[in-house]
Amino acid sequence: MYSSDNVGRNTIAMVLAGGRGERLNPLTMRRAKPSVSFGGKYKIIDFVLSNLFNSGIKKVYILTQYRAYSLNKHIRESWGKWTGLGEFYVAISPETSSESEEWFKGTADAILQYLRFVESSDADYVAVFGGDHIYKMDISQMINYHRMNRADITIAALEVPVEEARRFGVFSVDDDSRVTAFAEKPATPETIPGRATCFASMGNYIFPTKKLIEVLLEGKKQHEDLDFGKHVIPMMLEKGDRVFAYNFNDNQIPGMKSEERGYWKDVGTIDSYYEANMDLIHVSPQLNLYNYKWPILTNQGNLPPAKTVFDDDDRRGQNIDSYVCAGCITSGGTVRRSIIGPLCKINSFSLVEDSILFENVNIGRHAKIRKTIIDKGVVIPDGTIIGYDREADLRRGYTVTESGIVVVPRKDPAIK
Ligand code: ADQ
Ligand code: ADP
Repeated sequence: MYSSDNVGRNTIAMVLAGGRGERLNPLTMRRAKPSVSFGGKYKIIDFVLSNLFNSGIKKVYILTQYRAYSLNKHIRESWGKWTGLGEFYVAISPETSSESEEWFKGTADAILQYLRFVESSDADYVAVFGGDHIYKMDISQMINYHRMNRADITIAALEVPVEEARRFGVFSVDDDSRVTAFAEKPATPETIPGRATCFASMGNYIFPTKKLIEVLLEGKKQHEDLDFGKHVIPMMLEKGDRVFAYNFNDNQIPGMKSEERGYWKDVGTIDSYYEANMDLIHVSPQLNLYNYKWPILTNQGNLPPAKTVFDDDDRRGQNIDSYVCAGCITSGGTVRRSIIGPLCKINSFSLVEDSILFENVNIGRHAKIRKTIIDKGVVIPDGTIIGYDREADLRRGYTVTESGIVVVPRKDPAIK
């Protein structure tokens, strides 16, 4: 077996972190989807970066594009400190690239534009991973599987209900898990024989370095907007390349509980993003952040602990069934089933329930907040009620989903 040390030395990773994440608006109006806050103290990209880091892969290029400021800042401030000698994380962004003014046109095109990093590396394998999913995965197991199969590409896969499959790359496999057919976001997805589920691509791939270079250069001749799902995988299948699926359900991380097996969330919409956050605070969470054998890394700076205080009116500040991050003060207010980001203040007589607060949100006295996501730095005035009256929330310019989740956007200094 290949140990994770060898995997680390022999693999470089390219993380695709340029996605707009339009369906997460207004949270992605000023930041890329991988840079959206998650679980109070993390950003979405911390999950894939932690998976790579914990799997021993420490040479990682992060390909940014859309609204990369927040992401670049986060990578620099948080991930700089996890890097050791000779190992590094680099955020590369066409916004700041002097060599190319051209924006990436597709996921494979993004790698092509930085092919020199791949060509100059002496790694045997390249892991091309998406930057916007919530999951824990030991990637070295996928690389071992890839080696055993002598595959030309291995695609991480999971079973999804057929109704959800239209959002994904869907494929069929033979008895050896070799992919026999692939369709990107098909209107009528092929189900697994005898089941109501389909094999879906997680958008994570392992390639032998030489093969990746070969297929990208070849693909470029045919498609200007070269994309893995739309072009590269179908092209490889047509050529008879060895395309394999790696079943994510087979992945084991140290200290994993059975309910965590196969947990992977796309968080592509406000509703799925909200649910994935709420998944964290259940008594037996499907995603357990308290497993120190597979830490999810980030950085929250040098903040003081979260504090609850009796206020002057003798009201008890309380946090119940919630995540409350460092630097928060719950003073006479009540927080229930919520995720409270760093540096928030929950004032007297206020009630925050089933909600997600980003960093530095201030909840005024007597405010009542329910099923609401509040972006960074928002000040909620005294007495405000959000999440109880859909029409009133819409009138105030908030986003309200079909299922009734409200999003209060960050205040834009351009709009007075
Ligand atoms: P999508 O998620 O729809 O499907 P895409 O929007 O291309 O694919 O995004 C893939 C990843 O690349 C995301 O992490 C995104 O942030 C990033 N990205 C997109 N364009 C980029 C660019 N030009 N530069 C840098 N990063 C970019 C893909 C696969 C499907 C698979 C799903 C799983 O094509 O087959 O099922 O992912 O979510
Ligand atoms: P994040 O909120 O993701 O932690 P930042 O605070 O660094 O990230 O900012 C994200 C984006 O929001 C950047 O593009 C920045 O220019 C923009 N921005 C910063 N301050 C404000 C503000 N007060 N209102 C709206 N946008 C802002």
